[in-house]
Amino acid sequence: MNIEEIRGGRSRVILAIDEEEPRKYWNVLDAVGSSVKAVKLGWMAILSLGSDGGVKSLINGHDDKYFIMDAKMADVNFINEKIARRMAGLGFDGIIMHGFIGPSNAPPPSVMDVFVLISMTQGPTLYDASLERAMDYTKAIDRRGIVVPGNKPDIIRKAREQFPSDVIISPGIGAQGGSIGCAVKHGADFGIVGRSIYESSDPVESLKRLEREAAESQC
Ligand code: BMP
Repeated sequence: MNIEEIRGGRSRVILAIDEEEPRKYWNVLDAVGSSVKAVKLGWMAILSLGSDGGVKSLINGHDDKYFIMDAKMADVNFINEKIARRMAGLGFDGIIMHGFIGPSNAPPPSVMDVFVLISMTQGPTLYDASLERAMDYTKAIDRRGIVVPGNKPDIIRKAREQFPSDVIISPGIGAQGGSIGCAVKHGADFGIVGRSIYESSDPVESLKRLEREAAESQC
């Protein structure tokens, strides 16, 4: 799957799943079916499902979707490259790294799409103290896109001004207070949504509502 193709389509939700129980990953993906085009998994998925057996078969079983590994990489370059290669082997299409580690520590973009986190939904963090510097570091990284807080529309707007062609993916929607319509209005390509879908009594209806709000693009 190719993220640029998905960006050209109508779906604006990237489903995040951070569950404890392995079967819940399958259940929510079964429920939403082909309406979800991209999925973000992280360390909870690796811990809950296991890497080679579990995560790999989940990804293989849903080969119509684009999978991002939220590794939040913050190690040195040769380790990050090894991790990215292993994640690509599991079937992931993209990986998230922390922007503060700079271009020399980024994994090579030939391995998979790289998304750079430049600010967080919860904090304050050091990113807030130096957003401009974080953006400068990020510009020097060979990347597909950036991760920008969906519950901080002003930061999305600034990021879109500075990164006109990046794929902007924004967590913090719903459970953390962000509105997907507002995030899209300010320049996000996708809202990353976890609990508001996978903990919902009706994940399909929640997904539809989020897609409607994204299409309306209102604050
Ligand atoms: P939820 O929609 O349940 O709040 O989940 C948000 C997801 O986005 C989680 O997977 C979390 O790791 C991720 N995330 C975040 O919440 N804030 C950030 O700044 C960066 C993230 O990747």
